[in-house]
Amino acid sequence: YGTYGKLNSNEFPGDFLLGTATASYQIEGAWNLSGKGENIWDRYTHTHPELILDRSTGDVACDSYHKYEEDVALMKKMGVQFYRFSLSWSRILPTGFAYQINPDGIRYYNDLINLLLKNDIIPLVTLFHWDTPQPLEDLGGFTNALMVEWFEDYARVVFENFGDRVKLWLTFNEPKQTCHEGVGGDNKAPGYESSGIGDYLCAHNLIKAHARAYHLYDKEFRPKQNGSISITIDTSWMEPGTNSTADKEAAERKIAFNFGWYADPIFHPNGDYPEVMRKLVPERSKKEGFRRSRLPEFTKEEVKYIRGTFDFLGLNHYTTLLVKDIPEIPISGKPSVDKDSRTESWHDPSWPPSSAGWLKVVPWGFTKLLVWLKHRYGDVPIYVTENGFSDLGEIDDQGRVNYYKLYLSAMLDAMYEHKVNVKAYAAWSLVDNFEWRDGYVNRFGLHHVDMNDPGRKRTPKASAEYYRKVIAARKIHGID
Ligand code: GBH
Repeated sequence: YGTYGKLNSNEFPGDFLLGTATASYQIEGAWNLSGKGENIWDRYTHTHPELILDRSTGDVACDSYHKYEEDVALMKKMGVQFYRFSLSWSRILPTGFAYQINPDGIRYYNDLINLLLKNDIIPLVTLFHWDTPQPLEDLGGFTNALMVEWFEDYARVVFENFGDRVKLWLTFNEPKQTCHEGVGGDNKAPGYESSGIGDYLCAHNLIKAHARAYHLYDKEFRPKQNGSISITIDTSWMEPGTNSTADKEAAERKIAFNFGWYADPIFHPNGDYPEVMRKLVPERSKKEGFRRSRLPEFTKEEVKYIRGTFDFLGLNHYTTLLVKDIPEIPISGKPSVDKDSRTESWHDPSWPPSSAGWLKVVPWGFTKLLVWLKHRYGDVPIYVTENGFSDLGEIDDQGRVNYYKLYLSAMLDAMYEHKVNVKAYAAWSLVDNFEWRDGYVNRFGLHHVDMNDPGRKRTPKASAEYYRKVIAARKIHGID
């Protein structure tokens, strides 16, 4: 691994938080029980079963709506310090709008939060992990600029009800999946396939919605509640495919279009979209015959309003890509973000696989990414809110144990050798769960869940025991 992954730094700093993560649609089930409204993943899986690898749904999932006490007990056993979970907007506000609050939804999350606190597990709560209420999607979802206000109203209900006890917040999980894959493509709900137009519009509104919720918290809730709030953005590390200047620039361009798109307006000292996007998208739009850039513009006031709306940086990271430059993409057909970015990416065939085609084991990419984040955004505290490995659900999951060893070690390298300010790490995921388009085929859990058992029996895997030891020893080497 060159200078990376030297396995020299072993211990987690005293204030470092080790935890685990899940998301509402992936674990809760109870899709239409106790007053919950329909969301876009209910709609997507019910109307397009063929788009899910095993034609499954999240209707029951891990049934965590009924089995959250068991989930908390599993965490207690591992000794995790925090639990990152997401709220189902439609469970709290069945229509998406704040004029009808579902008391059972509030009760469920209150029970979960109280039980966590009783067990000394800090709740880290994500307001939105892709499950837009269907009635809001019917009005365009995040392509509708009013989503900024609807999200603010939802956030207010959330802070009012849970903010006395929840001190760590994330507005959005991975805007890229909502906007680029869900609106730009059809790999996620709602599947509008409007790349280069709809996804830019979606991201524009989503980023504003984040900023609005941040300011709401900052002005009205922080003075009393005293918590921290940010957003979680995901990216693979983008490694140049060759040493050529063109490929090095292409890798920078790719990470700008993949991560900077959502991160720069919030985390970059100058705010706004990455310069390279503000150059390339208008240029190509013009050549395509558009009368204006497909990338919406923030006003000066908006740039200022959005810039700095974070207390830490939430990062989800799994893998690495190689990137090469595409010098010229002919003007034809539909526009797309990929065409705008003029890059192509692939995996080195020598990288160790997982059960998912997109996830290769490349720990040095994690170190490089963390170092890159520090260079680009400064010395911001980083919370790694997801990192994990997929297999087919084996209990003796040595592939996952190995992944965690290597990736935790790569993270410690970034912290000790490169002085990157990483403060927290969440293993994805506590339990095997509904892996979106991959259904229950590719599994990420530290605990196996028997999806054929109506009781959804949970069984700890080797990785749960490994993580327990890491947390108990607060170091990664010499514990097994
Ligand atoms: C996270 O996304 C999600 O936040 C979480 O809900 C999910 O369970 C977890 O990862 C594991 O997947 O199939 O080639 O089109 C991680 C980022 C981006 C990775 C989309 C998979 C699909 C690639 N994901 N990507 S492909």
